Amino acid sequence: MNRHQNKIPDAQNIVQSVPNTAYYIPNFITEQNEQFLLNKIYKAPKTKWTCLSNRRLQNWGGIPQPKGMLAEKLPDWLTECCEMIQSTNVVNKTPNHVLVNEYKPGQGIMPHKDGPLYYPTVATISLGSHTCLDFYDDVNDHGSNDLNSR
Ligand SMILES: O=C(O)CCC(=O)C(=O)O
Repeated sequence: MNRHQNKIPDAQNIVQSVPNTAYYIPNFITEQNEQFLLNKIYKAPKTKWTCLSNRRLQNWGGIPQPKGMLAEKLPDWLTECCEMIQSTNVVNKTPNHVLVNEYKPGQGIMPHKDGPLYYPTVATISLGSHTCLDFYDDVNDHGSNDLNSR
């Protein structure tokens, strides 16, 4: 994979309508990189998939457990991609876990808060299609949002 030159934060990666800790990097990977990753994902054994009601997923680098991550080494085909994420400067460590979510047209994931294992930084790479990611404000104890901008 090509080394990524795009260091963030950079003015062109700041999305005005979301918290200023979120960045968007268009064309983060090349079409060739994208195809490489898709081939690896779809060549994985069927047993690697966990099927949920509205999507299926693969865990690489370990399985998240309530008490922490049961860590495993990431496969070589993912390490380069993780290094590209690190080279953006937004993380100070190379990602140690990759969750591959497959969404068929019309599928998605319900609004949720990721647990502590995903703190402090999460990076998302979309393959095979564009995607839509909505950010919501926390719902307070009274069941309403303090802020309504997204
Ligand atoms: O697929 C995504 O981009 C979001 C995934 C996610 O938040 C999750 O799996 O908990």
